[in-house]
Amino acid sequence: MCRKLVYLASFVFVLVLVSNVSAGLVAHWEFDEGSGVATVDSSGNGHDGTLQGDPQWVAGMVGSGALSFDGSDGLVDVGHDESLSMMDELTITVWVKVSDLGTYYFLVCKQPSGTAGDNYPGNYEFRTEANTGALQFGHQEAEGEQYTFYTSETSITAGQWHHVAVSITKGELVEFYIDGISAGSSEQLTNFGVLNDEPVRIGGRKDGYSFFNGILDDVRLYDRALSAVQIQKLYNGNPPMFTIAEKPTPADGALHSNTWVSISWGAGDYAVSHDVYLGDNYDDVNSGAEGTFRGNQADTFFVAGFPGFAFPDGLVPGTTYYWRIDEVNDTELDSPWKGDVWSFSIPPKTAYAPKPANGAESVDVDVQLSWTGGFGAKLHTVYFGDNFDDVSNATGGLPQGALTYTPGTLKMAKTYYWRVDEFDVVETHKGDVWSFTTEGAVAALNPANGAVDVTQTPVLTWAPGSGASHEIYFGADAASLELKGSGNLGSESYDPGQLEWDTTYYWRVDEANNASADSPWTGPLWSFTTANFLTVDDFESYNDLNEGEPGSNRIYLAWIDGFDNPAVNGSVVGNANPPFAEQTIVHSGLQSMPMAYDNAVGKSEATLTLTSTRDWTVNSVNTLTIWFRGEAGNAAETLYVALNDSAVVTNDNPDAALGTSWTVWNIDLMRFADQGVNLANVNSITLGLGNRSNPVAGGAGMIYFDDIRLYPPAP
Ligand SMILES: [Ca+2]
Ligand SMILES: [Ca+2]
Repeated sequence: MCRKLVYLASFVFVLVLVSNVSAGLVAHWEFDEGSGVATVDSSGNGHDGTLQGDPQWVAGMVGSGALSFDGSDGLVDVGHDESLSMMDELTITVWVKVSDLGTYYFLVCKQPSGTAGDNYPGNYEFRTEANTGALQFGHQEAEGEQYTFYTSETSITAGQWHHVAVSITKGELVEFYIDGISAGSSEQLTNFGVLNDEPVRIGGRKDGYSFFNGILDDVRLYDRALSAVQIQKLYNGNPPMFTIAEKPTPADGALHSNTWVSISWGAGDYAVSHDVYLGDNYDDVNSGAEGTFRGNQADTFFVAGFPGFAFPDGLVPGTTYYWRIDEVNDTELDSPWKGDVWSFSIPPKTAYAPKPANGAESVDVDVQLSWTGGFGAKLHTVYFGDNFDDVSNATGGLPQGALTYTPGTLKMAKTYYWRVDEFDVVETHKGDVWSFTTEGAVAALNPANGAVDVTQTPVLTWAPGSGASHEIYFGADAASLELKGSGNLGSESYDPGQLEWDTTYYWRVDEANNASADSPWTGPLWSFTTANFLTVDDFESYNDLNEGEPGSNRIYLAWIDGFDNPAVNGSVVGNANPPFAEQTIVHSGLQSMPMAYDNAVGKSEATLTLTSTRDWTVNSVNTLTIWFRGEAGNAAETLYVALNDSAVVTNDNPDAALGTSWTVWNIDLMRFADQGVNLANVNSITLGLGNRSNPVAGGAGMIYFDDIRLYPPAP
């Protein structure tokens, strides 16, 4: 008894649904009346039309009849109803046979008087284009917005029946179809929506411009965007069926910032109930694997992530969930109708969606970094640098509330790393290390543009631009630079050889790329001026690259200290952590050499073996100058310099190491020559504190050296 009642109830419900077959069909004019001035809307929605002018009843393409128009005055006025003002989706389909292609023919419009460009918000017109026979859809979204026409790629021909259609989803493509196949599509430039109370007219416009000339039949309006398959079925005489669930909420692929969710959907037209599948594995949900089926229900929503519901412990941040709704109607043979697999994702607790994107290139040097905060994050700690390991291992940064970070103007053509740790009040979630590379071009060059006191034997380097190759121009006359050579991407250096002293040179790098019509690109003019002295060491060339990496040049590997020999040498060159060269206390340029000394073992010194600048007789140089400064609290120890590990000269001031401002020490080279040094071929230079020949236990401190130079006699 009970079962029978349930069956009866279902049966009544199904009858109601089936009477409303194809819920998307808003109006349908079959033009089979054969006489009179009225044509019925067979969708059952009551949008009956009235013939104006003198359309003629003729034999139809579909069914018994159709309407013929003579191009002078006829149209069908359907009137206005709110249900004809589609706001999200629209499909218009028409069987059409035009007599000629001499002008525009308006198949279906909902448009006030006026022409394109006038201000008639919300109107549309579906027409054929003059001369070409292409399909066109014209639309103006709102007052003041552009009236935009979208045009099909293929066309109809005069004198033949064609099935034509336009299908639109707000914000997506405008898609055209001719005879059941795609006729091309266009990106939507305006925001779709039909918002006026004008009548829908078939075969003509309100202003009487260009009445239709030919035959129209079987005109349909849908408030849904028909798919290509559905249009093809319609062309073949099978009205589309909307059997599967649609319009998922959250939208397919959406981020959902909560640990619970209420998913909902639009039911298929024939659905009596719904099978719900939900899980965190696409394949499992797609196949309906065990554990993903959540039950059959009448409601079109489903809650998960609460105790007593699916996923009672809550949805997990950083997880993507998949779901599927199968529409069920046991009276239909092909039920259930399997739905698409949709997904939504719960954001991770870590920071994500970095801007610039991880791995981005050609990033502006003044970039502002931003990201999306992790799920529940309240504070963010940013680590930034040009070394992956340093950024990856960094700790103890200052948290901030903002989701942006401005690192200041960066170097060009350089890779930077950054990491954002998210704090959600309970714990800190360490972020991934992201990277980006700044735009390549002109600034990352050496010598810097306008630099002075440049060595007379520089190697010019620059950052690659957008070209595949480059041409180098160089000379002392800015007005007539000589082409010195060319190179491919990856060889961004040029050695001009021995240059004059105290002379300004100019250079330029033109980028070339045969694939580009506007190649080559002339580079900017750069200049530098050579020094009027020789540089022994200005400490600018040292970097922090790992030993063994190309270009690695750590200061403590060039200046050998007592680190490995502490029993006889109390010095340690370089800072304990990068940057190893001193970058705050400098005499000139960007770097100097820090040296800690501890004369408990009697002396502290560091030695540089000379590879270049070994001839200390060039241009009659006769003075070695060394800049140095100490720190407050230093122990007084005698400063000395030695050449070739043998000839020693000491500073006259026994308190030299106590000074806390930069001081220059000038030494006559003859003092070394007198001790047997061949000034034309110097092997090494040693800087130290203490008594080199008779070490005596002493104190400790820190001293800095910079700008070791050789000067000619003053003119
Ligand atoms: Ca017909
Ligand atoms: Ca320096």
